[in-house]
Amino acid sequence: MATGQLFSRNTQALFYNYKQLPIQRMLDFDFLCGRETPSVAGIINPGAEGFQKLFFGQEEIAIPVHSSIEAACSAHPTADVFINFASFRSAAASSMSALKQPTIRVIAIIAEGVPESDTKQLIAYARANNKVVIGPATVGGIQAGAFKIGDTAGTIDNIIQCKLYRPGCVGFVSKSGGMSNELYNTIARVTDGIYEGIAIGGDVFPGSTLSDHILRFNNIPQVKMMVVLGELGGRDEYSLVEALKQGKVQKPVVAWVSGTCARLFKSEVQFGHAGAKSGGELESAQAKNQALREAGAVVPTSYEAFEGAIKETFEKLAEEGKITPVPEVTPPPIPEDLNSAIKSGKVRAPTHIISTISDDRGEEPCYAGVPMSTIVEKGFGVGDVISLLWFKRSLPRYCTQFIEICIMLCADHGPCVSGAHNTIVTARAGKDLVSSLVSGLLTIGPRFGGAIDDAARYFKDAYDRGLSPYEFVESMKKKGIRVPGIGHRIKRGDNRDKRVELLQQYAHTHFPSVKYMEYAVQVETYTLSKANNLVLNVDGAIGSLFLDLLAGSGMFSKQEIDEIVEIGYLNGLFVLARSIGLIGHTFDQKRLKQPLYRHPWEDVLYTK
Ligand code: Q5B
Repeated sequence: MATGQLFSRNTQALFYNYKQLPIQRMLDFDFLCGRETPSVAGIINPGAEGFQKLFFGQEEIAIPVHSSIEAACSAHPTADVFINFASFRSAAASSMSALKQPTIRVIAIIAEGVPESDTKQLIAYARANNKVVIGPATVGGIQAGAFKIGDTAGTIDNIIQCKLYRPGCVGFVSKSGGMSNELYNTIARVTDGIYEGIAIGGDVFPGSTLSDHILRFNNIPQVKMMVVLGELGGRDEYSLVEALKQGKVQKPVVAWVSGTCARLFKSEVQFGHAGAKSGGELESAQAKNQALREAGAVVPTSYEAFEGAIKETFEKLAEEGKITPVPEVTPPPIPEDLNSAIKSGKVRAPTHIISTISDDRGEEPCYAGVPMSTIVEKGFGVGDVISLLWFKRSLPRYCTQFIEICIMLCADHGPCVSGAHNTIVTARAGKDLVSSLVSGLLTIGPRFGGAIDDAARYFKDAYDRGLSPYEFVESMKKKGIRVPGIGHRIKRGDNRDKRVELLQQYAHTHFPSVKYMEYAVQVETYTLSKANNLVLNVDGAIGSLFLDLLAGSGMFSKQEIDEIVEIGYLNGLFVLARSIGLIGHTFDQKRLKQPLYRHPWEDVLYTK
């Protein structure tokens, strides 16, 4: 790299803190410039490792993510620029760590508000070790056609408009990042464009100064003229004045110090930057402009005349034959991101998922169109939420209360049932909550708790076809199918399931009709005549009563009822309810610090 040159087309950076947009913008710039290698070699995301997928042109590339600055530097020894997107709280410490890495040569610190004492230490360390700091409080900088720091120069459209995808002959340095965009535009309009542009940042103590960069530009043969945009406050511009006076700068410098309007205010004015404060006379824009003019810089009489001064200086150099015309190139088009193309209506893309029950895109999530705040304000319960998310409608209170009663009654049935047993064994094997819960849930099926849907299907079919309980049960027997919803391991004709009674009582009081439940009771009367354990169980009670809810509430069409029964919504009630108990059993075992379960030999029949 030539003396003074900070970057080249091969420069690679390490990017501190994962910020998708500025990294993607750097890679898009690379592609625009025809770089062969991406300018971001690695990302440092403290505490995280792996890869981040980003686009390099049309291709997706995986950029390595490192958990520490040291790891990143040793993995990418040729990446010599450190772009620090840390917050103002951690920017100084991370910058100092980076400066201490032998591979790092240039650091850009983006954060605003870094304590001045910390910045001074960074500056001292960088100077002593021959390293360059750009910032803090900077957008960064750019070498046209070669390398760009983060968000410098804004969008791709702006970069193309400012012709930053290929080098011109102007070295530009400013304090302000925002104004540097403005000047990239101006310079592109009236010259052959930027060779390199740096925003040193608006802090009182910038890591590198206006004159540091001007002196550097002076040594870069491709830079033929320099443009400086200073601002009121501080004395940075005077070191440039000194350099000009001492003849250290041989190329033309066009300069303007903004903030001349400060004199219109009666009191001291603080502009946007920490350093842009109208202090004493020497720090005024007028005094600095005058000093620069006297030292030999081309200084216009107003900001409006700045563009004209740049133009004249460039044209003079061209006339003198000091500028080699830059061959125009057409940059390749950057593929537009699908999201922005969709937003602007340029393309349409098929979706891959349809969802009709909830939406989290607005200000607040909605369940079937009902906003969360309404759910809370109106005192909705779990039954109402189930009614919205499963049935996509607000059911009457007696229905949602019935759902809640089902959930409460089925939440648990002791430690001996299949589900709880599995959960207990799993928890005692040291497994986590989800594994313990799921191992219990997996037992729910045709014999245990998962007979509600089949009970509803068979009772509905038999009732709707007008089968007598005798015809129904016997036809099932002929097919070799146990009647779902009938039978229990513990409950008997003379020891009925209290849960079934409670559900029946509720339905008798609140439901307009209980025809399916009454049919189920008739079936039970018949099965009890065969064996004392063939009671209507909790699955059969819920299955038949839910048919009554669907048919009697007037909220569902016949087709919708058929669909609900066909799809099988109702086992969901048992799954949901029993999850409560299974979670409780997991906590219980963990709380009791129960050891690994081993089934006793005495309880196993070993046979051949
Ligand atoms: N037989 C539940 O059987 C059970 C018959 C039948 C015709 C029937 C059985 C069954 C249908 C599925 C069902 C939900 C496996 C149950 C639940 C949640 C729970 C659990 C808890 C909780 C029990 C003896 C004789 C045999 C059989 C005949 C039995 N059921 N005939 N239709 N439905 N029901 N499940 O006691 O001639 O001797 O061969 O599959 O609705 O899971 O608390 O524990 O909250 O956790 O083992 O309440 O009924 O009877 O198999 O020895 O059979 O009766 O054909 O006749 P058992 P088995 P045969 S609620």
